Amino acid sequence: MTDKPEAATTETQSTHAALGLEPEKLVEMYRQMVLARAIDRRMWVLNRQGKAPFVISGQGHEATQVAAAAALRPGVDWLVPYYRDLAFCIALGLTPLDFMLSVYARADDPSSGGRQMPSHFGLKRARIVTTSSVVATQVIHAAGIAYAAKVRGLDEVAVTCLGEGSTSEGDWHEGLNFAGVHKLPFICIVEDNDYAISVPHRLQMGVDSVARRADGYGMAGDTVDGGDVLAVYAVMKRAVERARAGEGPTLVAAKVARFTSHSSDDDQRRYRPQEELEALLRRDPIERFRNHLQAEGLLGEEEDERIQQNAASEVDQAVQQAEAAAPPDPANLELHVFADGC
Ligand SMILES: Cc1ncc(C[n+]2csc(CCOP(=O)(O)OP(=O)(O)O)c2C)c(N)n1
Ligand SMILES: [Mg+2]
Repeated sequence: MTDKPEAATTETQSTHAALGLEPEKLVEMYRQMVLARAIDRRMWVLNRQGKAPFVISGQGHEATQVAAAAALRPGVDWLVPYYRDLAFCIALGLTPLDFMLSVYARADDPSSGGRQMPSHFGLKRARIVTTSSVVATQVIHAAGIAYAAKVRGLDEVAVTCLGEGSTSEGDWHEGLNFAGVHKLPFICIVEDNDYAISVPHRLQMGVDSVARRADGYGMAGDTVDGGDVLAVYAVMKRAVERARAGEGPTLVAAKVARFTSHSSDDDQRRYRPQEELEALLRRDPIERFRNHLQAEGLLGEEEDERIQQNAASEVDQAVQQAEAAAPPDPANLELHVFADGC
């Protein structure tokens, strides 16, 4: 590439080099973040246009998600995600069209054939397991998948994600306890964005980081700046190595920022102070990673521009195709709802 800025210092190069991340991989991770953000922003526009009745966002969580995905083997390891994991799923192989088919509730939506709400991700080919809207139930499913991998002697890791508020659910405790007892190849990432809808972290738990509870489950625990791609990757790399070596599970608390309201059904200006909302603007993980890559001489202005433009046109195309796609057949309405559904 001819448009790259000055080469990086030895010290910064050694950071990603020490982690085993090639420069091309870093730029690819940046591309995934940009694409996820472009898709996410568009779904809010579709919501305001009356085309998507409900949307829920991953804006502000992207660094944690693409870094975690980079530590996994797509199609081998398992992800049991939650509704903010768009960038995670993109990094594992979900396409903009796959996602837009779910936003429009079309028949070919790979998550559920248009039956689930958008952002209830599921993608068989990428081993992304579809989940319920009932928060924390996915933790038990992930523990079960990890248990099956252990019993069968398979070299597979199960990762699950949820918000910090959802750790108040009994399912979370049961899943983590089971994973700790059986030393499972299991990783739980808590994407701590300080809020559970309108309830702040300080009213949810008496500890600054939920990872402090790891010891009580007999597992490793890490708290990480979830806006720092390399820091999250380092933590996840260790957690995956631990899981593959049969050394048991890890609980990761990633401190992230929630840029949008909880969903399209609330307005965070009603419960978050203005200064706090303004401070969020300084915590954009994409801007931060872009600055980092540019400072290291790994991303030039032209390449960045290309990445942004490609993301925009991929999203345009996906929206057009999804809008034109067929809706589910009403005759299949009861499929997966009742045991004898057609
Ligand atoms: C068992 C259960 N209780 C309540 C809800 C309603 N609900 C959906 S998301 C949410 C907040 C979750 O907050 P958090 O776990 O911090 O995740 P975040 O949305 O902040 O990423 C609640 C209360 C639910 N879906 N399931
Ligand atoms: Mg939260």
